[in-house]
Amino acid sequence: MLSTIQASAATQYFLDLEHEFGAHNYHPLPVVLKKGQGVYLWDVDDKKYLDFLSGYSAVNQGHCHPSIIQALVEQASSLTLTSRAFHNNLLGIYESYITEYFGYDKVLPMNTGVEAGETAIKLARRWGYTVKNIPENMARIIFAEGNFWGRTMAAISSSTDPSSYRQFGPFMPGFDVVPYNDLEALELAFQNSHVAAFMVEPIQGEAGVVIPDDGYLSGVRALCDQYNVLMIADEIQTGLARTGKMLACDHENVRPDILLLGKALSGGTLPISAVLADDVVMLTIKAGEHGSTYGGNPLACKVAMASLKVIKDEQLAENAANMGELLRNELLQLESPYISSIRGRGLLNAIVISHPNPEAAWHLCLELMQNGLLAKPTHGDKIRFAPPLNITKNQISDAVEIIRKSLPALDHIK
Ligand code: IF1
Repeated sequence: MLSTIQASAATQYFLDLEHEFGAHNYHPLPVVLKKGQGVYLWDVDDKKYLDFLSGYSAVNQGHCHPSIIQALVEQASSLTLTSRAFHNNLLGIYESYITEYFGYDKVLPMNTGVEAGETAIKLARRWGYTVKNIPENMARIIFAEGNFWGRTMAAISSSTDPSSYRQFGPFMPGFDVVPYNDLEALELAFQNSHVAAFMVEPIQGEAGVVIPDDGYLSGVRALCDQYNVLMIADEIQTGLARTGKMLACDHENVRPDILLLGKALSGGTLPISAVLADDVVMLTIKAGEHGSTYGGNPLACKVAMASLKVIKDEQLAENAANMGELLRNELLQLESPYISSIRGRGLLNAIVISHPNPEAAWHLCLELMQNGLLAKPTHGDKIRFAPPLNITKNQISDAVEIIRKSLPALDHIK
């Protein structure tokens, strides 16, 4: 039973370095990793783990996927960055590939997911002023309660989580928040003719894998059409096969006006994000009005194409759907008194821990770590189970066996 972890000397060495010289803006599990391959990670003592976090869904293709690494290494040896001051021989190829892949007129390449969110807000405001004729500086963007799309000032200005925004004010104006999964509240907000867009995660990841009612996404789509509001789908965590379809919006055949991708767009190798939209939205931003040093760099273009190709070639969406079903069924069969709910779609899953001790989920994650599975709590009592999408039946069974073996540890915390 682990109330305190006794880290090995090798592990403690790295923990101490980080404590001494790094910002204390995270509270990681006390494990120091040095190698990843497929669904497995190894720590500095060569202990092997099943990865059930996947870099927060950035490693959908599995750690160090050979064809993604090959693309990375090959391109890294010839040309990594030209800046957008000049053209290069990969950007256009990539732009054609990804717009065809998702069915949009154009893509605006960025780096991190939050930059994609910021870009979408700028596109929506610009479209609002130049196409919907909203008076200058009056555009409103609507977000859902419980949203999470990053750590920038705009992202935390839309947040309803005090741990994201507390003592970071003043905040970005022009943002409103409505309850998630509530079409009535959304329609009420759309009565304001200054609303330019509604930005929403098809499933809320950080909030603890919150899945809206069937029909919510198509209801959002219909209301956006009715009130001439852009639908921005933040698929940075739910996209790229994670929920058992290429996009989570595909579960309801909904096509957002602006699609945000990130994380697994690079297979967990480097930050690559993308904003996809049709010309009527994308061409409202003119030359010199938006961009970034690394956005669309040739290394990212090559890696992103390899990462997208793996998702299709290895049918990761189908595997995520099947393995997710298996995982939830096997977790259900544990019939643990400590698991009050099991929810998810594809391989984006979470269990809710029910225990008098508010730290129970953390303690369980420490026990899971000792038994060879890495996962981390979100928002206190929820534990996300999101392994790489190429996980096999046997690996799912191994994981559930580790979870079964670890749960009794909760008998011993007060
Ligand atoms: C951290 C959370 C997940 C995201 C969605 C945009 C972004 C994220 C739906 C921004 C990023 C990351 C951020 C990372 C941990 C992780 C996370 F726990 F923070 F909330 F996945 F749930 N949209 N999520 O989930 O993308 O700029 O990070 O590339 O901040 O610790 P980014």
